[in-house]
Amino acid sequence: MALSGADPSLFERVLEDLDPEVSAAIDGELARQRSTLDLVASESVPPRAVLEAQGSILTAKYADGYPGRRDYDTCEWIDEIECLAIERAKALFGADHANVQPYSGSSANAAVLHALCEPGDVVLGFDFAHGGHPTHYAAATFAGRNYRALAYHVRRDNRLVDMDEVETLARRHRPKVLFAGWSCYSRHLEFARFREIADEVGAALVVDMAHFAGLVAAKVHPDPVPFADACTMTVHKTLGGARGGAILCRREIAERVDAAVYPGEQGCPLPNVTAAKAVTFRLAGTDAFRERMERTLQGARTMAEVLVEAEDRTKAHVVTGGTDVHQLLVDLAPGGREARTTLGRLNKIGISANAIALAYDPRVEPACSGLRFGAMALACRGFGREQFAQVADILSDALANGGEDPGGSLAERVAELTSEMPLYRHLA
Ligand code: DSN
Repeated sequence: MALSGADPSLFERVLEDLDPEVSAAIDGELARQRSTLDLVASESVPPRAVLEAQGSILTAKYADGYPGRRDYDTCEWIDEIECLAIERAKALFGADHANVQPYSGSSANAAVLHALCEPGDVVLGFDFAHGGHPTHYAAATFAGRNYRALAYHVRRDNRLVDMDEVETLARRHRPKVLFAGWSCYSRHLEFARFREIADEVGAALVVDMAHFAGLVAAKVHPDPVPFADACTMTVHKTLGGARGGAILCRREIAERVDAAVYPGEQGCPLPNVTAAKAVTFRLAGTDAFRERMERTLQGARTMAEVLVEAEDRTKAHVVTGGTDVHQLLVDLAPGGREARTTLGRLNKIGISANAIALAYDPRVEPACSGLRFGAMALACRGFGREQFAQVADILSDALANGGEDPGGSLAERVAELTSEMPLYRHLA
């Protein structure tokens, strides 16, 4: 269909033809994803249906507000889509209320703080270098700028969250919000204890489950929803779908949370992304999704077991000796290796992951000693125990060599694995 009064070719030509440079870059990224063992713990593989919804014509529509109360008319289809996303999120997690508009996990955290705190109030979160997320407390983020933000840590002896410190800091500073949740941590949190502490000091408990929302949805991880006043999440990590955030909360604070998202922190929602979130929540209720989450956990455990077994050879220590979730942390300090340099070498073999500062890291940023490996993206690709064991063997051989691949044989093994388990078969 030609658009009258406009150059029709502008609206009808395919990307490759209209903008070859962007098109080539997308093709390049597809080729990179296909040929890489993606161990970035926050990445997954969005299904075709999610990509379709997120890339749909819905992107054209303005729809500031909420279903039934928008600042724009003609939003009947957008309302239908947002209601589907909300109802599916509520049903999936057993929550009173869901807001599906946050642009990201960080926006979701900003909105929850906006809803529950006044500027200058105390917020208590988990230190970034110890595994937390900066938007819970760090000076460089809205949390640190707008609130009096404090951090708790992991214990030096067992690298688990120091719940006694959480209790002591909470009693001393009486936060308005107590954050539980992490980006770089591999064990379950004690949600019941967090709740007790929050109750004792009159804080709201916010669980940032950005990383483990998919595990919670599949019921393979302790459920924070009954304990939390609000849960924030991303929809694209273990939930494996649309790029963006969401908030679940108790009905008593629903109005405050909605007002904090819009108009408090954001403008128009992204209806195309809302549609993709609705699709994601639907998929996350299926048996196939649960099977994938179980395989993800098994994959992370398998990699941890192989790497623990190889510690004498690699001089790389699996933090806490294993994992309960989709990721594991590896400490290179015993072998004196720097993580960013090592990761650069792993990249050359065809492995992507994250270099991270660890708790009590002997190195000073930007140097660091930690590597984070996640199983999610490869589980989406179909990897099972056998393939994860092979991935961990490749990692062990590389780490024993400081990340190097002297003979090129590790890169060959990566190439074999990635071509055995192809990605996005429907794309050219
Ligand atoms: N939390 C980051 C990660 O875990 O990769 C993204 O915000």
